[in-house]
Amino acid sequence: MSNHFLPATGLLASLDLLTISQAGPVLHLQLNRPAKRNAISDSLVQQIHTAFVNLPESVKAVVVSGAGDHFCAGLDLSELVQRDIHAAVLHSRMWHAAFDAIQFGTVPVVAVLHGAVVGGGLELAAACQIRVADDSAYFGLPEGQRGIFVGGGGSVRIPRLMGAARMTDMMLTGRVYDADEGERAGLVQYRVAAGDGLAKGIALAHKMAANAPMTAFAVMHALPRIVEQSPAEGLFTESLMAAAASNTPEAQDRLRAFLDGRAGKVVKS
Ligand code: 1HE
Repeated sequence: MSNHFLPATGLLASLDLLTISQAGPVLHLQLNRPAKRNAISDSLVQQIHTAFVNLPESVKAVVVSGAGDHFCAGLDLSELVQRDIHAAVLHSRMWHAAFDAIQFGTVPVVAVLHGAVVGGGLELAAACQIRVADDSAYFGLPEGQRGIFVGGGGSVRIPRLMGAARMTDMMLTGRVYDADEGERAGLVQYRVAAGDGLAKGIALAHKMAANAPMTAFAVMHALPRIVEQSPAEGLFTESLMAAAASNTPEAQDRLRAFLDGRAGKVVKS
């Protein structure tokens, strides 16, 4: 497992609000606007979109993190003030396109969360498949206090992680969850000590990068759709997906390797 990250080249290197590097199959995309707490401006959301639709083929998993003391302060509020209704709806749709490119992209993504994970920052994290939070992380939806609403997919994704009642509370009362509360509420799957998030995220990304590509596809693209289907439709979709996944050469090789005693067993962690 290589952890020697080399700077990206070409198009990815030209995205000036991101610092992108790669170690073997793992790409690290860091939001790089620390002076503004990685607030997401139009340029930043466009660069995130560009990066995710232009991942090199050698990339099999991505880690997203934030430079400085915070993951992300959400929407760049300095750009909000002058938008009319039409521009605002297009702006929100631009965020949806960018975050859909993460959730329904080609490879799984781990968000490494520290400091403020608020507003659009939490929406970005919610579009990733895995979330790791260190001790410093805290979660808020200050849209309520700012007189606005979520617009980056938060109302679709966040209730599916923590339930609509908790999200309603965060938006109406300004409640902020600390890292432990966020874990208990379902916002994050992993909790680590301060400063350990990136190492954990990279280790998880390497594990995910080693999966059969069709398994990654099924988990990223079929599972969220099955969850939204009726049980009867879901079971049918599951059967189709299972049949497709198990008939790939990669699956056949892996099954044979286990039966020949060449593959790892399931071990207690
Ligand atoms: C910003 C932003 C921002 C910081 N837009 N400029 N998000 C919020 O309502 C969160 C607003 N931000 C904060 O509550 C705090 O900045 C933090 C808790 C994230 C960090 O605090 P701190 O003390 O480390 O930094 P700071 O001194 O508040 O901010 C440093 C600079 O970043 C400062 O600019 P400066 O030019 O005076 O140095 C801040 O103005 C700037 N900054 N956050 C613009 N968000 C698709 S819809 C999504 C809707 C939302 O995301 S709403 C939630 C918006």
